[in-house]
Amino acid sequence: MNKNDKLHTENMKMTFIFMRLKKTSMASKQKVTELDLFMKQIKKKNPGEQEFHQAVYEVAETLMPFLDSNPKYKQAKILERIAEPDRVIMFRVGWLDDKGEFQVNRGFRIQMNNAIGPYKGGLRFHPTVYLGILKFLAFEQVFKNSLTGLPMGGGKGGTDFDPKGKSDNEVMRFCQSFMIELSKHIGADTDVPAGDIGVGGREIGFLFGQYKRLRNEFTGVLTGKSIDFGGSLIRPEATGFGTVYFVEEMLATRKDKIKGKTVVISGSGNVAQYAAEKVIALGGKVVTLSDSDGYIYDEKGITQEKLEFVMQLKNEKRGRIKEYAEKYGCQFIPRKTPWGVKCDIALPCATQNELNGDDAKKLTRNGCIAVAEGANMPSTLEAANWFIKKEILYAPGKASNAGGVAVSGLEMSQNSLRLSWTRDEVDARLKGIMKSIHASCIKYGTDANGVCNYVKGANIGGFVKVADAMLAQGLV
Ligand code: NDP
Ligand code: 2IT
Repeated sequence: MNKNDKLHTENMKMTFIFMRLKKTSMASKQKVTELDLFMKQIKKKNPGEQEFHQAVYEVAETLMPFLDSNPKYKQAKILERIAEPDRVIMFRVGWLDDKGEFQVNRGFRIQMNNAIGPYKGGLRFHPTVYLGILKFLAFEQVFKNSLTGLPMGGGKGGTDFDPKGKSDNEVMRFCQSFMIELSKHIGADTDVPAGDIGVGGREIGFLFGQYKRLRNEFTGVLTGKSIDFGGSLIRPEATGFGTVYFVEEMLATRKDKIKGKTVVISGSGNVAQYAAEKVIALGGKVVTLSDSDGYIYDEKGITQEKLEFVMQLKNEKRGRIKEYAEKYGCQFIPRKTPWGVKCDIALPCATQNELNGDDAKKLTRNGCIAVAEGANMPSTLEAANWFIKKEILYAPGKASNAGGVAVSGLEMSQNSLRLSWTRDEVDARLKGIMKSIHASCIKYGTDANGVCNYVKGANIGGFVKVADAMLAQGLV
C-alpha cells in the first residue's frame, strides 16, 4: 500500500468512526427524548404524585432500550398501559372513636394490572398514605408478583388512618367500616389484599371477620391470616427471610456468605424483625434497628434473645425502639437513620426514600458490599444509581422483598386446596422462589462487563411475562 492509499484508508476509517459516533449520540438523544416525553405524560396525568413518578421513571429508564429492541411491546404501548391503573377505588371511611366522636378517613384500593392473575398486594395504614404512594406501590407490585412466577396481578390499598395510639376496639371498628366498602371490590379470584405498614395479624383478622360476615363466605380473600383460620406457616417471616435468602444468592456470585458479616437494618416492624432473625441464624451480626423516632446501635450485636424482646415490644406492647437501648444499655440516636454505621451489608426495611444519595456514599465509603431492600423503594434514585455505579451488590425491593407476596401466593394455593403445608415445605418453596428471582435478574441484568445490574434485571424480568400476557389478551 502506498502513502496515499494509507492516508485514504485512514480517512475512511475516521469517517466511519465519526458516523458511528454520530449515530450513537443521535440514538441516545432519541432515547432521552422518548423517556422525557413519556415522563411528561405521566406527570401530566398524575399530578403531584411524586413517588409514583419516581417508581415509573426507574422502570422506564431501564426498559426503554429493551423496548427499542422488542418493537412488539412498543407498538402495543405496553409500558403506557402498565403505568395506567385498571381501576382506582377511593372511598370515605367513617368510624366512632372510644369517646364516641365521629372520625373520617379516606380508603383506597388500586387495581393496577390483572394480566397474569387476580390483583394481589398489601394494605397500608399510615397517616402519610395518599394516591401517589399507593400507586407507586401497586405499580411495583405488578413487576414483583410477576417475578415470583406465581399467577398474581398487582394491586395495593390502604388508608390515612393511623393505628398508632388507637385501642384494639378502635382499630376493629375502623377495619369493619373499611371492609364494608372494600368488600364490594375484592374476592378470592378478583383481588386479594394482605398486610403492609400498619397492617399485621390483628388488622387482617378484623378485616377477614367482617368480610366473612358481609358475604357469608369463608374464602381466601385476604392473606397473612392467622394459622387458625387459613393462614400459611412462614408468611409472617417470609419478607424478611426472603430478603436474606436473596442476599445469600447475591453474595454467592462473589463466593461470599453472610456468616461473620456486620449488618445494619432499618425499621423494627414485620420485615426488619425477620430479616434480623435470619441474619442472626446464618451467623451475621445485626447492630441496628430503628423506628420513626430514631435508631438503636448495639455494637455487641442483637442476639435472638434480644430480638424476642423487640418482637414483644413492637407486636404486643406496641412500644418504641428507644426502650431497647434503655433495657440493654446501648446507644439510641434520635431522629436519625442508621446508614452512617460501619457495616458490610445494609438492609433498609422501613419505608420509601429512607436512604438518600449522601447515605449511599457513607455506606460505600465505610466498606458496605451489599444492599438489599426489604422495604419498597427505600433508596432514592440518586442512592440507587450510586450503588449501581459503584458495582456493589444492590437488590431493588421488587426482587429482594418478593418473598412476602410469594408466600401469600402459596397461602392462596393452600386455601384453594383446603390443606396446609408444613413449615419446611413452605420455607423450601420460598427459598426456591428467591433463587429463581435471582436467576431472572442475572439473565436480564448482566451487562457486557459481566456485572449484574439487578435493577435492570428485575424490571425486564418482571415486565416480560406481564407484557406477553397483555399482548395475547388483546387491547383490554
Ligand atoms: P410495619 O408496620 O410492621 O413496620 C414498619 C417499620 O418502619 C416500623 O419500624 C416503622 O416505625 C418504620 N416506619 C414506617 N414509616 C416510617 C417513616 N415514614 N419513617 C421512618 N420509619 C418508618 O411494616 P412492614 O415491616 O410490614 O413494612 C416495612 C416495609 O416493607 C414497607 O416499605 C413495606 O411496603 C415493605 N414490605 C412489606 C411486606 C410485608 O409482607 N409486610 C412485603 C414487602 C415489602 P414506626 O413504628 O415508628 O412508624
Ligand atoms: O409489598 C408487598 O409485597 C406486600 N406488602 C405484601 C403483599 C402481599 O400480598 O402479601
